[in-house]
Amino acid sequence: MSFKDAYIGLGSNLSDPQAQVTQALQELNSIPDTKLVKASSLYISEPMGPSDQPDYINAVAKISTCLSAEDLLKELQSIENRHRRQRNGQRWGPRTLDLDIILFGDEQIDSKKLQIPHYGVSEREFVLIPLQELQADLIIPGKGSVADLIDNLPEYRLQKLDHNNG
Ligand code: ROI
Repeated sequence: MSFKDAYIGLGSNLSDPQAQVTQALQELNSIPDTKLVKASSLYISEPMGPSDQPDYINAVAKISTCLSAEDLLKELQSIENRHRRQRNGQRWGPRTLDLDIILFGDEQIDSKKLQIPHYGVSEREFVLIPLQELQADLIIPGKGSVADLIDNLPEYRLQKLDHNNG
């Protein structure tokens, strides 16, 4: 069995987002042939997309898995479904739980179902900052180092959730 490191982005802005994300982190650990290696802090972030929705809680998890990217995606979708993820049809609208494969080893995948690295990673502070927290020298295949991508962000406003404000 060959294990690969993968990074999963977690986001929620409905139905107690902090609990959704905290619970989902534990659920990553119960995916077959998969272990949670490390989780970033939780962050509060302003919505990207329509602004008439609540702030998000975001985090990134590093996992180690023997699954293929496609099988991992299926497992993540079944966790999302258990969280009663509802889509209201609004593009970039609010959600109870979103799980995205950000990186899968050093693979670059561009299929109908999967784009890895995740297509939005370079612009998304709520992915880049937690990624940097997990591994400061991380390189994103085809896109560059996380540190450079963060330098290139326009001003960002991401707040770490800690015991004082959470
Ligand atoms: N905005 C933030 N801040 N965090 C998210 O996880 C997130 N997820 C999304 C969209 C709607 C694009 N906006 C987001 O899918």
